Amino acid sequence: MRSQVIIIGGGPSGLLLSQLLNRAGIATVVLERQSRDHVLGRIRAGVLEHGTAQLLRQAGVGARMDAEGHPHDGCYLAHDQQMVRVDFTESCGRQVMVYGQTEVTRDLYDAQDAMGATHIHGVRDVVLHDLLTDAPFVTYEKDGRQHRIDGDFIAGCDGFHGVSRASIPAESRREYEKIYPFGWLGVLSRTPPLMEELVYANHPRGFALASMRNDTLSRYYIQVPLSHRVEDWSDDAFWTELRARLPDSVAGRLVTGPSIEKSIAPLRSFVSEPMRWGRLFLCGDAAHIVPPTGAKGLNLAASDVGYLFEGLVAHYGGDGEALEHYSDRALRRVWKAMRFSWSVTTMMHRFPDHGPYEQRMQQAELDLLASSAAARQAFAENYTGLAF
Ligand code: RFL
Ligand code: PHB
Repeated sequence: MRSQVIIIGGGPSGLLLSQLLNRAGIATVVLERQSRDHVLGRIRAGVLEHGTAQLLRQAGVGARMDAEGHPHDGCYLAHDQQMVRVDFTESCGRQVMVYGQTEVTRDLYDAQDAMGATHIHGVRDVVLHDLLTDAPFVTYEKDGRQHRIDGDFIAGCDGFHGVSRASIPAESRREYEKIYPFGWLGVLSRTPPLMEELVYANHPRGFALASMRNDTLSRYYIQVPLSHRVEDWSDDAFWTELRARLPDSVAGRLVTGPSIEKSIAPLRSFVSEPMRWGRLFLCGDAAHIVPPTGAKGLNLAASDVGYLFEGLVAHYGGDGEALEHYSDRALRRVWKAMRFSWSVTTMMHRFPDHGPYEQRMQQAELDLLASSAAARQAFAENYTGLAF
């Protein structure tokens, strides 16, 4: 089998790249380890930057997002019983779109089906070959048989635990990592959201986030120590702890109900450089992970895909240099999102090694946001997404 671009991983990065390339007349094949239902069952991101929403429209998958998604003009940062509102529209003229990653993925699968794109699920033992030649290929096993696909390029969209990044020799990679000493316990519930906009709360008991998917579906998170296990948290214990971390002025509005999903995610910052190795290009979580506090993971995956798509279209249009700058362009944006995610994480969480000095720093930063339009503008520009 032969294709122009072989895409490893059928998560949001791989599907969006495949969708954009197919529409531009460039042939792709997507190799995904899991079943489609498994990919669609993962509850993850909820906030789309302005530029991500635009790219989805450009890919022809914006209609349901525009009809059913919720544009948000701002968010709240709560601390010491105060609620600071950052008005995105007033501060930087942009909004974000609240529309779940599950829905984005479903829209992409539907669009890919409609155009007859090739997706192969249930692949095992994917191996990337001859990446430094202009004839790379991929081998894999499916249903007990070995297969081979030849291509011009390979896009590594297989997430943090995939094979693509590991196919770059260790001596040619530089990795940067920061592990945070806590995780987020997340609950999805069929209850109306706390507020119309997201509330990020800094509280002496730990961070809390009140988010949502739509008018009847809420997503909440609380900071927990890494030693905690999901089984140890009953729904009641979760709601009690969440309520305790919200400002009194809004805690009374919290509507609770049975959890539909409950999971703990560790927080980590990670970047692997470069994002290109010969004919292999990494996109999304395969190359970098951010803590979820800035809502940047899915959005960085989208901007990587946007840069790679542009490069591939220019390459096939005859520009031999077009792909040379992919890694540098993508990494410049990745590091800025990394900085924002790290700074919001640091501002909003309780760290075991923080003392009164660090708490004063957090209060000063939150107070700066409350009192300075310039500080709110910088937050809003980063939150709604830097241009790409
Ligand atoms: P994914 O989604 O991990 O998809 C990779 C796909 O590759 C497959 N795969 C393989 N396929 C073939 N062969 C192999 N050897 C393979 N190894 C892996 C996997 O099965 C999978 O289907 O990476 P991708 O596409 O780069 O997308 C990244 C995003 O999923 C991720 O950044 C976001 O979910 C992060 N994230 C958030 N991002 C935001 O922008 N806004 C948010 O509000 C937000 N909230 C979150 C989040 C992530 C969370 N968790 C649990 C990680 C909240 C949470 C709780
Ligand atoms: C979510 O709704 O899952 C969500 C929203 C904002 C974040 C992280 C997660 O910063």
